[in-house]
Amino acid sequence: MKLYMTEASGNSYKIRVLASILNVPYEKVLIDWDNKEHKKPPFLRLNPRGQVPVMEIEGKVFWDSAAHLVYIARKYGGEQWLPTTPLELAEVVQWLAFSQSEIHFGLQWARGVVNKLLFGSLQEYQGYGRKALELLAWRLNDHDWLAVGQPTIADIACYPYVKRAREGGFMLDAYPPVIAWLKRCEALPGWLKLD
Ligand SMILES: N[C@@H](CCC(=O)N[C@@H](CS)C(=O)NCC(=O)O)C(=O)O
Repeated sequence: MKLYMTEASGNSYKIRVLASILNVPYEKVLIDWDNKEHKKPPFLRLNPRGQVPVMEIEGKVFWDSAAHLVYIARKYGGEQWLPTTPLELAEVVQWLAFSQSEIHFGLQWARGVVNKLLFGSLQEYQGYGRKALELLAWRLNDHDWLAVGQPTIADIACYPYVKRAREGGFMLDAYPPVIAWLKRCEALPGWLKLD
C-alpha cells in the first residue's frame, strides 16, 4: 500500500493513525505541497480533486480518507474498527459522513481560512463548525465513543479537525464531553500525536 500525503494533512493523519494502531505497513509518498504538486497533472491523474490523501492499494487508486479507513479497517481490523452487522455498519458510516460534512466544511475549512490555506466565508464555516461541536457534545455527553460503544474508524475520522478546532477560532473548552473524548482517543494503544 502506498499513501500519498503531507505531514500536515489532517485527512492523511487519519490513515496514519489507523495503520499505526493496527500495525499495518505502508509506503509514504510525500507530496510537495508548497510547489502545488497536488494540483499538477501527474497527481490529478491519481485524484482529480487535487487533494491528499490518495492510496494505491492492490494496483487500484483510491482518494478520500473515508475509503482508505474502510479498506484498512475491514482488511486488518476484524470486527473492532468497522463492524459488519448491518446496524453497526450503518452507525459507523453515519459518523464517517458527519466527518465529511459539518466537520469538513465547518471545522476544517474555518481553520483553512484562518491559516490562509483557502478562501471563503469564515463566518459561514464557523457556523457549520459550531454545529459540528454541538452535535458531538450532545452525542458524547452520554457515550464514550461515537458509534457502537467502542472505538471505531468513526472516532478516527472525526478526531483531527476537532483536535485542531481552536485554530479555526472555536472555543473548544465550551464542550467538555468533546475534550474528554479527544483524551480517550489519545489514550488508545498505537495512537499518534497530531502535530
Ligand atoms: N474528503 C477528503 C478531503 C481531503 C482534503 O481536504 N485534503 C486536503 C488536505 S488535508 C487537501 O488536499 N486540500 C487541498 C485542496 O482541497 O485543494 C478526504 O477525506 O480525504
